[in-house]
Amino acid sequence: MTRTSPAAVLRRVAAQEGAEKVLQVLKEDGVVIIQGFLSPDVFQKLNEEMEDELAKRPLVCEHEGEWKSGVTGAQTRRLNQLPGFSPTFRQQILNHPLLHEICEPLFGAHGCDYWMNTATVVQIGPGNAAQSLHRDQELYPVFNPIGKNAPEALVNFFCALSTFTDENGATRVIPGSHQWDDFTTDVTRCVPQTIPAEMEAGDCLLFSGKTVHGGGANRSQNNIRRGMALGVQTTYLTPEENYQHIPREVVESMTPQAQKMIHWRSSYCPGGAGLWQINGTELAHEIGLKANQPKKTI
Ligand SMILES: O=C(O)CCC(=O)C(=O)O
Ligand SMILES: [Fe+2]
Repeated sequence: MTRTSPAAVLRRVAAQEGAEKVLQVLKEDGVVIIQGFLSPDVFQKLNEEMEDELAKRPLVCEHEGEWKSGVTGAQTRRLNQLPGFSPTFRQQILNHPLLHEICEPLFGAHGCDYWMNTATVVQIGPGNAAQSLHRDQELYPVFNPIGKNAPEALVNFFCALSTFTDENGATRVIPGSHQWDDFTTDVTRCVPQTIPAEMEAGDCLLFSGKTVHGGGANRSQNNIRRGMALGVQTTYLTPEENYQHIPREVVESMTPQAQKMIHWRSSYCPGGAGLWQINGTELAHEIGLKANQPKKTI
Protein backbone atom coordinates (compact mmCIF):
# COMPACT_ATOMS: atom_id res chain seq x y z
CA MET A 1 0.00 0.00 0.00
CA THR A 2 0.95 3.60 -0.27
CA ARG A 3 2.51 5.41 2.63
CA THR A 4 3.39 8.96 3.57
CA SER A 5 6.43 10.10 1.65
CA PRO A 6 9.76 10.48 3.47
CA ALA A 7 10.27 14.04 2.19
CA ALA A 8 7.65 16.49 3.43
CA VAL A 9 8.96 19.19 1.11
CA LEU A 10 10.14 19.37 -2.44
CA ARG A 11 13.88 19.81 -2.44
CA ARG A 12 15.44 22.45 -4.69
CA VAL A 13 18.85 22.42 -6.35
CA ALA A 14 20.25 25.39 -8.26
CA ALA A 15 21.24 24.55 -11.83
CA GLN A 16 24.77 25.71 -11.03
CA GLU A 17 25.10 23.01 -8.35
CA GLY A 18 25.37 20.51 -11.17
CA ALA A 19 24.10 17.12 -12.29
CA GLU A 20 25.50 15.05 -9.44
CA LYS A 21 23.52 16.93 -6.81
CA VAL A 22 20.37 16.83 -8.95
CA LEU A 23 20.73 13.07 -9.45
CA GLN A 24 21.22 12.47 -5.74
CA VAL A 25 17.93 14.17 -4.82
CA LEU A 26 16.13 12.57 -7.77
CA LYS A 27 17.24 9.15 -6.58
CA GLU A 28 16.19 9.77 -2.97
CA ASP A 29 12.91 11.66 -3.50
CA GLY A 30 11.93 10.71 -7.07
CA VAL A 31 11.59 14.42 -7.77
CA VAL A 32 13.66 17.60 -7.56
CA ILE A 33 13.22 21.22 -8.57
CA ILE A 34 16.13 22.53 -10.63
CA GLN A 35 16.13 26.27 -10.11
CA GLY A 36 17.16 28.37 -13.10
CA PHE A 37 17.19 25.41 -15.51
CA LEU A 38 16.21 27.74 -18.37
CA SER A 39 17.60 31.26 -18.60
CA PRO A 40 15.07 34.10 -19.02
CA ASP A 41 16.27 34.56 -22.57
CA VAL A 42 15.50 30.93 -23.44
CA PHE A 43 12.08 30.64 -21.82
CA GLN A 44 10.97 34.01 -23.20
CA LYS A 45 11.93 32.97 -26.73
CA LEU A 46 10.23 29.59 -26.29
CA ASN A 47 7.08 31.35 -25.17
CA GLU A 48 7.15 33.71 -28.15
CA GLU A 49 7.74 30.92 -30.66
CA MET A 50 4.83 28.83 -29.41
CA GLU A 51 2.25 31.62 -28.96
CA ASP A 52 0.58 31.32 -32.39
CA GLU A 53 0.57 27.52 -32.37
CA LEU A 54 -0.86 27.38 -28.87
CA ALA A 55 -3.66 29.78 -29.74
CA LYS A 56 -4.76 27.36 -32.48
CA ARG A 57 -5.10 24.45 -30.06
CA PRO A 58 -8.63 23.60 -28.88
CA LEU A 59 -9.54 24.27 -25.27
CA VAL A 60 -11.50 21.14 -24.64
CA CYS A 61 -9.58 18.12 -25.71
CA GLU A 62 -11.46 15.78 -28.00
CA HIS A 63 -10.20 12.61 -26.36
CA GLU A 64 -12.97 10.27 -25.27
CA GLY A 65 -13.25 8.51 -21.94
CA GLU A 66 -13.25 9.50 -18.32
CA TRP A 67 -9.58 8.82 -17.66
CA LYS A 68 -8.45 10.75 -20.69
CA SER A 69 -10.67 13.73 -19.95
CA GLY A 70 -9.36 13.68 -16.37
CA VAL A 71 -5.88 13.86 -17.80
CA THR A 72 -6.42 16.44 -20.50
CA GLY A 73 -8.58 19.01 -18.65
CA ALA A 74 -11.46 21.22 -19.78
CA GLN A 75 -9.58 24.54 -19.62
CA THR A 76 -6.27 23.14 -20.74
CA ARG A 77 -4.52 23.70 -24.03
CA ARG A 78 -1.91 21.16 -25.05
CA LEU A 79 0.66 21.66 -27.75
CA ASN A 80 3.10 19.16 -29.26
CA GLN A 81 5.59 19.02 -32.13
CA LEU A 82 7.84 21.71 -30.69
CA PRO A 83 10.98 20.64 -32.62
CA GLY A 84 9.09 21.35 -35.84
CA PHE A 85 8.32 25.00 -35.20
CA SER A 86 10.58 26.26 -32.40
CA PRO A 87 14.21 27.08 -33.23
CA THR A 88 14.86 27.65 -29.52
CA PHE A 89 13.59 24.19 -28.71
CA ARG A 90 15.78 22.66 -31.43
CA GLN A 91 18.90 24.57 -30.45
CA GLN A 92 18.72 25.30 -26.73
CA ILE A 93 16.48 22.65 -25.22
CA LEU A 94 17.66 19.60 -27.14
CA ASN A 95 21.31 20.52 -26.56
CA HIS A 96 20.83 21.66 -22.96
CA PRO A 97 24.15 20.74 -21.27
CA LEU A 98 22.66 20.00 -17.84
CA LEU A 99 19.91 17.84 -19.33
CA HIS A 100 22.54 15.65 -20.99
CA GLU A 101 24.78 15.63 -17.92
CA ILE A 102 21.80 14.26 -15.98
CA CYS A 103 20.54 11.78 -18.58
CA GLU A 104 23.87 10.18 -19.47
CA PRO A 105 24.57 8.68 -16.03
CA LEU A 106 20.88 8.17 -15.24
CA PHE A 107 20.17 5.92 -18.22
CA GLY A 108 23.78 4.80 -18.61
CA ALA A 109 23.60 3.16 -15.17
CA HIS A 110 21.41 0.50 -16.83
CA GLY A 111 23.50 0.31 -20.00
CA CYS A 112 20.97 2.42 -21.87
CA ASP A 113 20.95 5.33 -24.25
CA TYR A 114 18.15 7.94 -24.25
CA TRP A 115 16.03 10.10 -26.52
CA MET A 116 12.82 12.13 -26.36
CA ASN A 117 9.50 10.68 -25.33
CA THR A 118 7.52 13.84 -26.02
CA ALA A 119 7.51 17.56 -25.44
CA THR A 120 4.06 18.81 -24.50
CA VAL A 121 3.17 22.34 -23.52
CA VAL A 122 0.43 22.18 -20.90
CA GLN A 123 -1.36 25.47 -20.37
CA ILE A 124 -3.89 25.35 -17.56
CA GLY A 125 -6.49 28.10 -17.45
CA PRO A 126 -8.65 29.38 -14.56
CA GLY A 127 -11.41 26.99 -13.58
CA ASN A 128 -9.56 23.88 -14.71
CA ALA A 129 -10.00 20.95 -12.34
CA ALA A 130 -6.99 19.02 -11.07
CA GLN A 131 -5.63 16.37 -13.39
CA SER A 132 -5.88 12.74 -12.25
CA LEU A 133 -2.79 11.65 -10.37
CA HIS A 134 -0.67 9.21 -12.31
CA ARG A 135 2.80 7.91 -13.02
CA ASP A 136 4.12 8.85 -16.46
CA GLN A 137 5.47 5.34 -16.97
CA GLU A 138 1.86 4.08 -17.11
CA LEU A 139 2.30 4.86 -20.80
CA TYR A 140 4.27 1.60 -20.83
CA PRO A 141 2.10 -0.70 -18.68
CA VAL A 142 4.78 -3.37 -18.60
CA PHE A 143 6.59 -1.45 -15.85
CA ASN A 144 3.92 -1.13 -13.19
CA PRO A 145 3.82 -4.76 -12.07
CA ILE A 146 7.62 -4.64 -11.76
CA GLY A 147 7.35 -1.67 -9.41
CA LYS A 148 10.10 0.30 -7.76
CA ASN A 149 12.96 -1.95 -8.82
CA ALA A 150 12.41 -1.55 -12.56
CA PRO A 151 15.18 0.37 -14.34
CA GLU A 152 14.47 4.06 -14.82
CA ALA A 153 12.68 4.07 -18.18
CA LEU A 154 11.41 7.61 -18.40
CA VAL A 155 11.93 10.96 -16.68
CA ASN A 156 10.12 14.24 -17.11
CA PHE A 157 11.89 17.61 -17.21
CA PHE A 158 8.76 19.64 -16.53
CA CYS A 159 9.76 23.25 -17.18
CA ALA A 160 7.81 26.20 -15.82
CA LEU A 161 7.21 28.72 -18.62
CA SER A 162 5.18 30.93 -16.28
CA THR A 163 5.11 31.22 -12.50
CA PHE A 164 3.67 28.10 -10.86
CA THR A 165 1.66 28.67 -7.69
CA ASP A 166 -0.57 26.46 -5.61
CA GLU A 167 -3.48 28.64 -6.71
CA ASN A 168 -2.83 28.64 -10.47
CA GLY A 169 -2.39 24.88 -10.83
CA ALA A 170 1.23 24.08 -10.03
CA THR A 171 1.98 20.42 -10.70
CA ARG A 172 1.25 18.34 -7.58
CA VAL A 173 3.70 15.63 -6.72
CA ILE A 174 4.34 12.98 -4.05
CA PRO A 175 8.03 12.78 -3.15
CA GLY A 176 9.01 9.21 -2.33
CA SER A 177 6.18 7.62 -4.35
CA HIS A 178 8.78 6.15 -6.74
CA GLN A 179 9.69 3.82 -3.88
CA TRP A 180 6.24 2.67 -2.86
CA ASP A 181 5.91 -1.08 -2.52
CA ASP A 182 3.01 -1.61 -4.91
CA PHE A 183 2.62 0.24 -8.21
CA THR A 184 -0.66 -1.46 -9.09
CA THR A 185 -2.83 0.39 -6.54
CA ASP A 186 -5.12 3.29 -7.52
CA VAL A 187 -3.08 6.46 -6.97
CA THR A 188 -5.86 8.86 -7.97
CA ARG A 189 -6.98 8.99 -4.31
CA CYS A 190 -3.61 10.11 -2.98
CA VAL A 191 -4.33 13.84 -3.37
CA PRO A 192 -3.86 14.59 0.37
CA GLN A 193 -0.26 13.39 0.09
CA THR A 194 0.62 15.74 -2.79
CA ILE A 195 2.70 18.91 -2.60
CA PRO A 196 2.41 21.76 -5.12
CA ALA A 197 5.59 22.40 -7.10
CA GLU A 198 5.67 26.16 -6.77
CA MET A 199 8.27 27.49 -9.19
CA GLU A 200 9.49 30.58 -10.98
CA ALA A 201 9.45 30.60 -14.77
CA GLY A 202 12.64 28.87 -15.92
CA ASP A 203 12.68 26.35 -13.06
CA CYS A 204 12.26 22.67 -13.85
CA LEU A 205 10.47 19.95 -11.92
CA LEU A 206 12.45 16.84 -12.74
CA PHE A 207 10.71 13.62 -11.76
CA SER A 208 10.95 9.90 -12.32
CA GLY A 209 8.41 8.04 -14.46
CA LYS A 210 7.64 6.19 -11.22
CA THR A 211 6.69 9.32 -9.25
CA VAL A 212 3.01 10.08 -8.65
CA HIS A 213 1.98 13.54 -9.84
CA GLY A 214 -0.67 15.51 -11.73
CA GLY A 215 -1.50 19.03 -12.83
CA GLY A 216 -3.13 21.08 -10.06
CA ALA A 217 -6.53 22.79 -10.17
CA ASN A 218 -6.35 26.38 -11.35
CA ARG A 219 -8.36 28.26 -8.68
CA SER A 220 -7.18 31.70 -9.76
CA GLN A 221 -9.41 34.31 -11.42
CA ASN A 222 -7.24 35.05 -14.43
CA ASN A 223 -3.81 33.53 -13.96
CA ILE A 224 -2.75 31.12 -16.69
CA ARG A 225 -0.18 28.47 -15.82
CA ARG A 226 2.05 27.31 -18.66
CA GLY A 227 4.51 24.43 -18.45
CA MET A 228 6.41 22.21 -20.85
CA ALA A 229 6.61 18.49 -20.14
CA LEU A 230 9.82 17.24 -21.70
CA GLY A 231 9.92 13.48 -21.42
CA VAL A 232 13.22 11.70 -21.94
CA GLN A 233 13.30 7.91 -22.09
CA THR A 234 15.44 4.91 -22.87
CA THR A 235 15.85 4.23 -26.59
CA TYR A 236 14.54 0.68 -26.25
CA LEU A 237 11.04 2.16 -25.83
CA THR A 238 8.94 3.51 -28.69
CA PRO A 239 8.51 7.25 -28.09
CA GLU A 240 5.11 8.83 -27.59
CA GLU A 241 5.69 11.47 -30.24
CA ASN A 242 6.85 10.97 -33.81
CA TYR A 243 9.02 13.57 -35.58
CA GLN A 244 9.55 11.88 -38.93
CA HIS A 245 7.52 14.43 -40.85
CA ILE A 246 9.74 17.39 -39.85
CA PRO A 247 11.27 18.73 -43.08
CA ARG A 248 14.75 17.36 -43.65
CA GLU A 249 16.17 20.85 -44.11
CA VAL A 250 15.00 21.72 -40.60
CA VAL A 251 16.49 18.54 -39.15
CA GLU A 252 19.78 19.18 -40.95
CA SER A 253 20.07 22.56 -39.20
CA MET A 254 20.30 20.69 -35.89
CA THR A 255 23.30 19.21 -34.07
CA PRO A 256 23.84 15.44 -34.23
CA GLN A 257 22.91 15.26 -30.54
CA ALA A 258 19.61 17.07 -31.13
CA GLN A 259 18.89 14.88 -34.17
CA LYS A 260 19.31 11.78 -32.05
CA MET A 261 16.95 13.23 -29.44
CA ILE A 262 14.19 13.38 -32.09
CA HIS A 263 14.95 9.88 -33.37
CA TRP A 264 16.68 10.90 -36.59
CA ARG A 265 19.83 8.99 -35.63
CA SER A 266 20.53 5.48 -34.45
CA SER A 267 21.08 4.73 -30.79
CA TYR A 268 24.10 3.01 -29.32
CA CYS A 269 23.86 1.60 -25.82
CA PRO A 270 27.19 0.78 -24.20
CA GLY A 271 27.80 -2.87 -24.95
CA GLY A 272 24.77 -3.13 -27.26
CA ALA A 273 24.79 -3.74 -31.00
CA GLY A 274 22.92 -0.58 -31.94
CA LEU A 275 19.23 0.28 -32.34
CA TRP A 276 17.14 2.02 -35.00
CA GLN A 277 19.66 1.29 -37.74
CA ILE A 278 19.56 0.64 -41.48
CA ASN A 279 21.46 -2.46 -42.61
CA GLY A 280 23.25 -2.51 -39.28
CA THR A 281 24.58 1.00 -39.91
CA GLU A 282 23.94 4.45 -38.43
CA LEU A 283 20.68 5.76 -39.82
CA ALA A 284 22.05 9.27 -40.44
CA HIS A 285 24.97 7.83 -42.40
CA GLU A 286 22.71 5.61 -44.53
CA ILE A 287 20.39 8.46 -45.53
CA GLY A 288 23.24 10.97 -45.92
CA LEU A 289 21.83 13.26 -43.22
CA LYS A 290 23.83 16.44 -42.70
CA ALA A 291 23.99 18.37 -39.42
CA ASN A 292 24.63 21.95 -38.29
CA GLN A 293 23.59 23.36 -41.67
CA PRO A 294 22.60 27.05 -41.86
CA LYS A 295 18.83 27.32 -42.19
CA LYS A 296 17.39 29.32 -45.04
CA THR A 297 13.79 29.43 -43.84
CA ILE A 298 12.04 29.31 -40.41
O1 LIG B 1 0.34 19.90 -16.17
C1 LIG B 1 0.93 19.37 -15.23
O2 LIG B 1 1.30 19.97 -14.24
C2 LIG B 1 1.23 17.89 -15.30
C3 LIG B 1 0.92 17.27 -16.62
C4 LIG B 1 1.21 15.82 -16.62
O3 LIG B 1 1.66 15.26 -15.69
C5 LIG B 1 0.95 15.02 -17.81
O4 LIG B 1 0.26 15.48 -18.71
O5 LIG B 1 1.41 13.85 -17.85
FE1 LIG C 1 2.30 13.26 -16.09
